[in-house]
Amino acid sequence: QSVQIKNALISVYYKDNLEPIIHELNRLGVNIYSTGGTETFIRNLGVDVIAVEDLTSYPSILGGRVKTLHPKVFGGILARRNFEGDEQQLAQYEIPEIDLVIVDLYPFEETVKSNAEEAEIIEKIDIGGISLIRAAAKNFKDVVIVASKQDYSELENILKAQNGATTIDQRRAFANKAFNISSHYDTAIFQYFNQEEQLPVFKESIQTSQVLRYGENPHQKGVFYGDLDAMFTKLHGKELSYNNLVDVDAAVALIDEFTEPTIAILKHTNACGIASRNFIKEAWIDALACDPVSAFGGVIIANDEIDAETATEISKIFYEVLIAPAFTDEAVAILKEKKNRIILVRQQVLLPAKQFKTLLNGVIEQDKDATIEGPELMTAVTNRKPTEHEMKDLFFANKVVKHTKSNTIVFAKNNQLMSSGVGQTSRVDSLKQAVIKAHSFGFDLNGAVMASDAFFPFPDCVELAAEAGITAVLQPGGSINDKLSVAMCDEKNISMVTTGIRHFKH
Ligand code: 93A
Repeated sequence: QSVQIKNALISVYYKDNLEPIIHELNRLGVNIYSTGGTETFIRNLGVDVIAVEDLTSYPSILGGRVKTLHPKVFGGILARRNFEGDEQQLAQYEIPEIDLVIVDLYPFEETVKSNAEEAEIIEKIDIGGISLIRAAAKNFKDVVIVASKQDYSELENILKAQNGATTIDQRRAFANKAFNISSHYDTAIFQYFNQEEQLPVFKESIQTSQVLRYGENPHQKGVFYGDLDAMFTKLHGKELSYNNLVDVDAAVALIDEFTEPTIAILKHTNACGIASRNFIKEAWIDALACDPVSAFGGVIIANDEIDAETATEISKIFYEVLIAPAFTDEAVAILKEKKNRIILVRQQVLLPAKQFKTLLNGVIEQDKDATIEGPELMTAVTNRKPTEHEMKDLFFANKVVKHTKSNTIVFAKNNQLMSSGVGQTSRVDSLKQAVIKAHSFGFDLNGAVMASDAFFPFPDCVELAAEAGITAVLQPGGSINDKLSVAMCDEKNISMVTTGIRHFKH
């Protein structure tokens, strides 16, 4: 089922990388149909191109909102080849078969990120382009769809190698990528609207509620407004308490930072153990090793399936809640042997992007802290630069610091939390607490890294850290005394990176 490309429709927002493919299509004698800006671009390359308006005998209207949305375009894409009724109708309405569609959608996400006005964002919701993608992908039996500039060169190579023809497998693979792009695009739009309208969403969740045994303490009443059954499937144990819910919320937010197999143990919303490993059982062993004392009665969360071996290990300690995306049947049987433990299977639910809290005589709302800095935002500011290994550990430590109560200092090594100092009223106290804790559990801090949720007001923190064996430090930077901390790092020959992003959690 090799299909020779005779007619192509090209409508791209960004025109970069397009040139080679245009020349190749031209060489193959393919007729190119195109929309306004793309048409001009192709014409300027000295290649013949037919305006979509000439195909449809209809102008682009409503400021471009309707330019390809026409049966002469979609008929040519959706028609089934060698399919009696379809071929007849194409002939009847003089519709050319379009065998290749290339689209680069309006940059919706990019426009949202640039903090544009709402009207501009709405205008960047591509309607015609997304329809072209979906139509061409639906008809992959006969049509090639390229919906990303990343794939132009792949198409070019295929066309060159196969002299303008494509195979069914190739067309199906392109359709697969195209639906990934269209679903991602629509999700981004949904998320934008969902963010804009948090309060109504919040009101909706109030429709479902659950009376809790009590609030933070037994003399306080408590209610949860929302649908817990949508979030978790309970396999075992009693109802979640108010404090469990608070910890579970923190656990979910923390674990979502990690992609490799990871387990975290939380107490009072802070991680008292977390490790990322190749296998979930190893992650558990190393998460527990961090602070086996605090782990007692904690909330445990994993981002990978819990198997029997891991379940056996976890069952050795007392915990309140265990959450994972899946459990093997054997694991469930092992875990259920212990009473009074809540076991939850996490379902994939889109969580609100905003947070609310009552305060004084009102409510405060804020965006959730959704940012996590990648290596590209980390600037080494000291003479000694962090090694690749230290960079990985800094990245890990920063994820933990983001979800730990301020003021906080986190020590990590080999993708494992060594210790943290949490919720202290001075940063240096957090640091001292972290050093004492690490030593009390037998950790050697030599070569470990340190992350701080906010800048260092004085050089004392890095001085003490260096003396404890820390070799790399991460902090947002921005203190008027940054220079002093950097100078101290240089004096101690340790490295420091700044991120520019603070992660207070009060
Ligand atoms: O406003 S639209 O949703 N209406 C349409 O009918 C339509 N057809 C293609 N946007 C439409 N497009 C988009 O125009 C494409 O997805 C592409 O991003 C852009 C290319 O326009 P031009 O060729 O004029 O630069």
